[in-house]
Amino acid sequence: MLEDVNDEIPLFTEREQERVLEGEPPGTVVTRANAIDKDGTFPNNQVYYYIKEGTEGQDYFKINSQTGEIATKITFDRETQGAYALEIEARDGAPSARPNSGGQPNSVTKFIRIGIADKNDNPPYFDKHLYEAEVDENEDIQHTVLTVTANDKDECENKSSLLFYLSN
Ligand SMILES: [Ca+2]
Ligand SMILES: [Ca+2]
Ligand SMILES: [Ca+2]
Ligand SMILES: [Ca+2]
Repeated sequence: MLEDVNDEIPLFTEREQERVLEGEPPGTVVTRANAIDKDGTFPNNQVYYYIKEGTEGQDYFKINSQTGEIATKITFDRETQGAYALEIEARDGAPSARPNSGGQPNSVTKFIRIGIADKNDNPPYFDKHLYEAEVDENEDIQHTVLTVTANDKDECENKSSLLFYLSN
Protein backbone atom coordinates (compact mmCIF):
# COMPACT_ATOMS: atom_id res chain seq x y z
CA MET A 1 0.00 0.00 0.00
CA LEU A 2 1.23 3.47 -0.92
CA GLU A 3 1.82 5.78 1.98
CA ASP A 4 -0.06 9.09 1.74
CA VAL A 5 2.10 12.16 1.27
CA ASN A 6 0.90 15.71 1.78
CA ASP A 7 0.60 16.67 -1.89
CA GLU A 8 -2.98 17.96 -1.99
CA ILE A 9 -3.82 21.63 -1.36
CA PRO A 10 -7.05 22.53 0.44
CA LEU A 11 -9.76 23.95 -1.84
CA PHE A 12 -12.44 26.39 -0.72
CA THR A 13 -16.03 25.41 -1.46
CA GLU A 14 -18.15 28.31 -0.27
CA ARG A 15 -19.73 31.28 -1.97
CA GLU A 16 -17.79 34.46 -2.65
CA GLN A 17 -20.56 36.78 -1.54
CA GLU A 18 -21.87 36.93 2.01
CA ARG A 19 -24.01 39.33 3.98
CA VAL A 20 -24.40 40.44 7.58
CA LEU A 21 -26.92 42.91 9.01
CA GLU A 22 -25.83 46.31 10.22
CA GLY A 23 -26.39 47.15 13.89
CA GLU A 24 -25.80 43.62 15.21
CA PRO A 25 -23.46 43.07 18.19
CA PRO A 26 -19.83 41.88 17.77
CA GLY A 27 -19.67 38.09 17.65
CA THR A 28 -22.52 37.76 15.14
CA VAL A 29 -21.86 34.78 12.86
CA VAL A 30 -21.58 35.67 9.16
CA THR A 31 -20.86 32.35 7.52
CA ARG A 32 -18.69 29.26 7.79
CA ALA A 33 -15.71 28.91 5.48
CA ASN A 34 -15.16 25.40 4.25
CA ALA A 35 -12.19 23.91 2.43
CA ILE A 36 -11.61 20.31 1.44
CA ASP A 37 -8.24 18.60 1.27
CA LYS A 38 -8.16 15.39 -0.78
CA ASP A 39 -5.25 13.73 0.96
CA GLY A 40 -6.06 10.38 2.49
CA THR A 41 -4.82 10.70 6.04
CA PHE A 42 -4.60 13.01 9.04
CA PRO A 43 -2.87 15.46 9.36
CA ASN A 44 -2.26 15.76 5.59
CA ASN A 45 -5.97 16.43 5.08
CA GLN A 46 -6.58 18.48 8.22
CA VAL A 47 -7.58 22.06 7.36
CA TYR A 48 -7.04 25.17 9.52
CA TYR A 49 -8.52 28.57 8.75
CA TYR A 50 -7.01 32.03 9.12
CA ILE A 51 -7.66 35.62 8.13
CA LYS A 52 -4.70 36.96 6.15
CA GLU A 53 -2.49 39.18 8.27
CA GLY A 54 -2.46 42.83 7.34
CA THR A 55 -5.64 42.80 5.24
CA GLU A 56 -8.62 45.09 5.73
CA GLY A 57 -10.92 42.38 7.03
CA GLN A 58 -8.63 41.55 9.95
CA ASP A 59 -9.95 44.51 11.94
CA TYR A 60 -13.60 43.63 11.36
CA PHE A 61 -13.90 39.84 11.29
CA LYS A 62 -12.48 36.82 13.08
CA ILE A 63 -12.40 33.18 12.04
CA ASN A 64 -12.42 30.02 14.13
CA SER A 65 -9.31 28.17 12.94
CA GLN A 66 -10.87 24.76 13.58
CA THR A 67 -14.43 25.22 12.30
CA GLY A 68 -13.97 28.04 9.78
CA GLU A 69 -16.82 30.00 11.34
CA ILE A 70 -16.52 33.71 10.49
CA ALA A 71 -17.92 36.21 13.00
CA THR A 72 -17.94 39.99 13.37
CA LYS A 73 -15.58 41.97 15.61
CA ILE A 74 -17.51 45.25 15.46
CA THR A 75 -21.06 46.57 14.99
CA PHE A 76 -21.43 47.63 11.35
CA ASP A 77 -23.17 50.70 9.95
CA ARG A 78 -24.22 50.25 6.33
CA GLU A 79 -24.48 54.00 5.79
CA THR A 80 -20.77 54.35 6.71
CA GLN A 81 -19.44 51.43 4.62
CA GLY A 82 -21.57 49.01 2.63
CA ALA A 83 -19.14 46.13 2.00
CA TYR A 84 -15.82 44.70 3.16
CA ALA A 85 -13.23 42.50 1.46
CA LEU A 86 -12.01 39.63 3.59
CA GLU A 87 -9.03 37.50 2.57
CA ILE A 88 -9.04 34.11 4.21
CA GLU A 89 -6.52 31.29 4.12
CA ALA A 90 -6.85 27.52 4.45
CA ARG A 91 -3.74 25.59 5.49
CA ASP A 92 -3.32 21.86 5.89
CA GLY A 93 -1.76 20.19 8.91
CA ALA A 94 1.66 18.92 7.82
CA PRO A 95 4.75 20.05 5.87
CA SER A 96 4.04 19.91 2.16
CA ALA A 97 5.46 17.13 -0.03
CA ARG A 98 5.25 19.40 -3.08
CA PRO A 99 8.43 20.81 -4.58
CA ASN A 100 9.66 24.23 -3.39
CA SER A 101 7.34 24.25 -0.41
CA GLY A 102 10.12 25.04 2.05
CA GLY A 103 8.72 22.71 4.68
CA GLN A 104 5.53 24.78 5.02
CA PRO A 105 2.02 23.31 4.92
CA ASN A 106 0.03 23.60 1.67
CA SER A 107 -2.17 26.66 1.69
CA VAL A 108 -4.60 28.61 -0.44
CA THR A 109 -6.19 32.04 -0.03
CA LYS A 110 -9.46 33.46 -1.19
CA PHE A 111 -11.31 36.78 -1.13
CA ILE A 112 -14.85 36.95 0.18
CA ARG A 113 -16.96 40.08 -0.20
CA ILE A 114 -19.10 40.67 2.86
CA GLY A 115 -21.98 43.04 2.22
CA ILE A 116 -23.58 44.94 5.09
CA ALA A 117 -27.35 44.53 4.86
CA ASP A 118 -29.63 47.46 5.62
CA LYS A 119 -31.83 48.07 8.63
CA ASN A 120 -34.24 50.97 8.88
CA ASP A 121 -32.12 52.96 11.33
CA ASN A 122 -32.21 56.47 9.88
CA PRO A 123 -34.95 59.04 10.34
CA PRO A 124 -36.21 61.02 7.37
CA TYR A 125 -35.07 64.59 6.86
CA PHE A 126 -36.50 67.38 4.77
CA ASP A 127 -34.55 68.35 1.71
CA LYS A 128 -34.79 72.01 2.75
CA HIS A 129 -34.59 73.47 6.23
CA LEU A 130 -37.33 76.03 5.64
CA TYR A 131 -40.25 76.00 3.25
CA GLU A 132 -42.20 79.15 2.62
CA ALA A 133 -45.29 79.74 0.57
CA GLU A 134 -47.94 82.37 0.26
CA VAL A 135 -51.55 81.42 0.12
CA ASP A 136 -54.26 83.66 -1.20
CA GLU A 137 -57.19 83.50 1.19
CA ASN A 138 -59.58 83.12 -1.74
CA GLU A 139 -57.61 80.20 -3.11
CA ASP A 140 -59.51 77.07 -3.89
CA ILE A 141 -59.19 74.62 -1.01
CA GLN A 142 -57.65 71.92 -3.21
CA HIS A 143 -54.91 74.20 -4.47
CA THR A 144 -51.39 72.90 -4.08
CA VAL A 145 -49.54 75.41 -1.96
CA LEU A 146 -46.18 73.79 -1.77
CA THR A 147 -44.55 70.47 -2.45
CA VAL A 148 -42.21 69.32 0.27
CA THR A 149 -39.84 66.43 -0.21
CA ALA A 150 -37.99 64.35 2.32
CA ASN A 151 -35.38 61.65 2.15
CA ASP A 152 -33.43 59.32 4.38
CA LYS A 153 -30.15 57.46 4.15
CA ASP A 154 -31.53 53.92 4.26
CA GLU A 155 -32.01 51.69 1.24
CA CYS A 156 -35.27 51.81 -0.74
CA GLU A 157 -37.32 49.30 1.22
CA ASN A 158 -36.35 50.97 4.50
CA LYS A 159 -37.09 54.49 3.43
CA SER A 160 -39.91 55.67 5.60
CA SER A 161 -43.24 56.00 3.89
CA LEU A 162 -43.42 59.68 4.57
CA LEU A 163 -46.46 61.33 6.06
CA PHE A 164 -46.64 65.08 6.31
CA TYR A 165 -48.62 67.03 8.84
CA LEU A 166 -49.25 70.73 8.75
CA SER A 167 -48.64 72.62 11.94
CA ASN A 168 -49.51 76.24 12.61
CA1 LIG B 1 -1.46 12.88 -0.61
CA1 LIG C 1 -3.00 18.24 2.12
CA1 LIG D 1 -26.98 52.56 9.88
CA1 LIG E 1 -29.78 51.63 7.38
